[in-house]
Amino acid sequence: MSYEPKPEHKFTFGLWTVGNIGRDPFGEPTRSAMSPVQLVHLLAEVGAWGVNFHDNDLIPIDATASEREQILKDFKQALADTGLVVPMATTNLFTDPAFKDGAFTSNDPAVRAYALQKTMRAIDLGVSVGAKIYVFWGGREGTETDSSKSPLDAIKRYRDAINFLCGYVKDQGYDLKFAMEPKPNEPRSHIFLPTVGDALSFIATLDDPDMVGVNPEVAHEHMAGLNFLHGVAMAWTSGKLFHIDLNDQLFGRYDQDFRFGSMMPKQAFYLVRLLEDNGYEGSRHFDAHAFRSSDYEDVKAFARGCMRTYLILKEKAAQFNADEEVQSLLAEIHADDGSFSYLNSGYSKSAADQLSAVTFDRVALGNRSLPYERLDQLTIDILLGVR
Ligand code: DIG
Ligand code: MN
Ligand code: MN
Repeated sequence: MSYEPKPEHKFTFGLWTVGNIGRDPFGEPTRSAMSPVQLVHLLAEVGAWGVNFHDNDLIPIDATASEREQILKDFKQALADTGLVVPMATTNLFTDPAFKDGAFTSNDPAVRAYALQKTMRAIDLGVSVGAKIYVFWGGREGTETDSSKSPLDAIKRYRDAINFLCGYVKDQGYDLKFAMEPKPNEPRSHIFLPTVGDALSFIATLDDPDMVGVNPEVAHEHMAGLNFLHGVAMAWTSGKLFHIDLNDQLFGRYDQDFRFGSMMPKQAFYLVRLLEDNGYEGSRHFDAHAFRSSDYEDVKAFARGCMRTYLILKEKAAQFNADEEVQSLLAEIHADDGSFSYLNSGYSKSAADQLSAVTFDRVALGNRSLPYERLDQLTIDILLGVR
């Protein structure tokens, strides 16, 4: 099998990912900045299908109207020249000092209003180049001291903002859905909507919940010590997996945004298997960046590696599904003689009466053989390429 990316794989990167210049809290940039046009061509060179952006990745926050017009013209030309598409857009509501205490959840009503206006304009920009998904990562929506604001007020402000922006999208007639991106902390000490579960419960309280889904990120659930596969499954079964941020991350660290599959390939394998086995149709978006030590040739190797690893794991998932011993063990583990099929259609009086009459051999239930070590070793054999 070729591990070369193709458009049908729907691999995308943000301008801010391959455009990351290596600045970190303890060091100055190690790479010179590339323009959006240069980054589009770099992504085309490595084989990406699409490119995403925050408003200010493309249009500097202090750009004049004529600068904005030229930048947008050049960007659209680069898209035309390369064939790259723009599936997703988002707003930078975290870099400018105006948002130092949050954007939608800020204690200052003028900041909250500015954040709404900035987002409306950024939505217009994203839609103008074809975005169909709009991500909300509230990097500054949080606290260091909970003396500063009530979480009840903050969450209500967040809800009011998303409700307002859903109204704007409907009034504009845009074909656009929102995706909330959870993260537990960093840059704020505590960020609101910290996990997929919080985002899903928040969405359920909105005026237009059907317009809003989630954009889970590997690194962010791992930062909270959570199983990303299970978070994605929760979003999927809720019909809310509108987008996904792929990268990798060691548990209990700062947000590392490493190359996809580079730290926990086994967990990445399960994720790819879930997405591919269940027909996920969205972008495979790599919200990741190269090591600070990389030059741009290594940045390209980083981007190629994200896509290559995804395709290798996609092949491993097919191999796992086709492996006779694996399938035999799974059939044994999931055996069902239909004795309790009367429970499959939910509660009924007759089902409850029938169940009440059953005598269970509890000891036998506890003695059942479960060959999970054998199954897990087969998984390892497949992943290590010895099977
Ligand atoms: C960080 O994980 C966030 C920002 O980069 C952006 O707002 C979002 C888009 O995927 N991810
Ligand atoms: Mn991240
Ligand atoms: Mn992200």
